[in-house]
Amino acid sequence: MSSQSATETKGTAEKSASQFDAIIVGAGVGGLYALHRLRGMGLNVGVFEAGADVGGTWYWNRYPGCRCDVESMEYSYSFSEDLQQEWRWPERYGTQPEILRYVNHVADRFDLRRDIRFNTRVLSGQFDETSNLWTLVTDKHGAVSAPYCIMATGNLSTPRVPDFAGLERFEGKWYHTGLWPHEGVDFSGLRVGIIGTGSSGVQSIPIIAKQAKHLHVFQRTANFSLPARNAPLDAGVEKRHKAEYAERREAAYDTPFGIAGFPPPTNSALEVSAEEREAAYEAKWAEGGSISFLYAYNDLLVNKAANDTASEFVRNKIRATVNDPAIAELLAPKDHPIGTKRLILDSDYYETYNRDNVTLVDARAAPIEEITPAGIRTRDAEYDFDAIVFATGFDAMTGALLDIDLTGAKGVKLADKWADGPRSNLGLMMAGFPNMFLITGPQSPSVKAQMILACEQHTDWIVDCLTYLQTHGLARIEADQTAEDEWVTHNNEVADGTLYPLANSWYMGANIPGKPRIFMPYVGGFDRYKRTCDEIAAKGYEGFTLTPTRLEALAGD
Ligand code: N01
Repeated sequence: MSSQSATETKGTAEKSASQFDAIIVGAGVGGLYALHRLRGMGLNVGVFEAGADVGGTWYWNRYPGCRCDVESMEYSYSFSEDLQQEWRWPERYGTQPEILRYVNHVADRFDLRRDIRFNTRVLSGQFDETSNLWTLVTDKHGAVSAPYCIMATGNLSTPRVPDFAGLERFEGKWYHTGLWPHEGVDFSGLRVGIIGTGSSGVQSIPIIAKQAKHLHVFQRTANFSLPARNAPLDAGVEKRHKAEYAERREAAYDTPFGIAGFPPPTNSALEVSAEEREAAYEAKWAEGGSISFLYAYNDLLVNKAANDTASEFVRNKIRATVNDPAIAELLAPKDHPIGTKRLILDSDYYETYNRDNVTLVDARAAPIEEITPAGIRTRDAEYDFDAIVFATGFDAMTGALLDIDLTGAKGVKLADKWADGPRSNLGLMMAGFPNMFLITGPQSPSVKAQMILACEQHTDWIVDCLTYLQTHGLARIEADQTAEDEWVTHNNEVADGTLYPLANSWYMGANIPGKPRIFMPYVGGFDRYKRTCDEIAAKGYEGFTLTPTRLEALAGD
């Protein structure tokens, strides 16, 4: 391909350790599949991974209670029928250790590790228009280059500790859920403070509460959470699912979330009686799972009045679960419609506030002002802790890419291009950044779909695209500015037709002070998105400029 064709490089015994046909950044679920597929094209691929092993999000997030909120029979690769038939998930929802074990199994089974350089962070990347090469500078392996660069850097991979004054003076130990020590943490007998009540906080709070002498939970915004109803995986469910695995995966591509088995609702929440609605929500509550709940009616994410009925149902469940009415009211979210922030699945979260050793602190009424040597000081009080847990989230969707100093064609910096929010065509490529592909980039369904299927869909599109370039004697592809602008506009219009922008969520960049407020994932549906991607490819990559060489591209400028 380009300067070195795939066929030339195939079978080459010794290659320079710094020159590849394609570079992949990240060895999480996206990067691993991309490696498998690109290798299958005969390419010499180099993967660079900051962690010491594979797994990405599942490598880093080892906090107690960490578990996927997509069911295990769904949250797995679909590309190998043998793999999906042989793997056995013990529970309805996979725990972090189980999922990491699975990812390691995949890495071994497909012999992926030999092309991955671990403990290596990519610091910068620059595209050279004359050689048509991306050169990435790493902290451990120097500069490496390739004509094609695939950024599998993850959507929730840049943990963020808020800029609290005094953290460096804290005399106890502190942890971020997304950077959890591998050896684990024993909170037995300790006074613990946890900041944050998103998915990471809600999953870890019940477990830490069981260990700690006392746990103070600092909640700034109450979040909606539903019972996961986790349980050992039913043998009958597994057998039925495996018998239909291939068909189910195929069907998943025709669903808005990339998960089959949830028939789209046809009724509005407002066209049925209050009793019927209550019974429907009750059944969903008993069943467990977020898609199922939000699929109770067809307008829960687009009509505020409809959503209010579901939001109030869950608030009433919280009121019925938590003994102290004042605490229940504080835990009952009122500032955003249910589902507009990631809907959390928990095991005994609200029940935990009935424990004597758990105190909820309203960090909205009295914000945290500083970390002291002894603990946390809010506007109203001081708390002493042996340990502080930051469940404070991530610089989502853009953080990992912006952490790399990327310079595209004509010297354009990604930081400048994205100064007012991310811009991409299909979340796959960016104008000004030729031959750089994103796996589940902003403005693709990514976090609003089953992530592994989303990674597979992106990778398959990229592999088809590289094959097309190869067979047509082309070396360079770049998103057109107009097509990108149109896609960003479409992305925003689709989001504006929903209730999502009403929440101060990380989807909106609202969790990071100063981050541009733009709705980042594509919520027009995974099915519609995939059809669009396929149509664009079928039209010879409409909205992208494909050129044989840089010189020809310049001649056409
Ligand atoms: O992070 P978050 P997360 N003072 O951003 C609070 C995925 N995930 O790691 O809402 C006080 O949701 C912040 O408060 P507020 C999943 O997609 C999946 O929990 O900004 N509080 C919020 O409560 C999820 O959505 C799984 O007011 C401060 C919390 O910290 C995503 O990752 C499990 C603060 C951050 O919540 C992120 O979840 C875990 C401050 N200065 C994660 N700054 C599953 O699959 C922040 N906060 C189940």
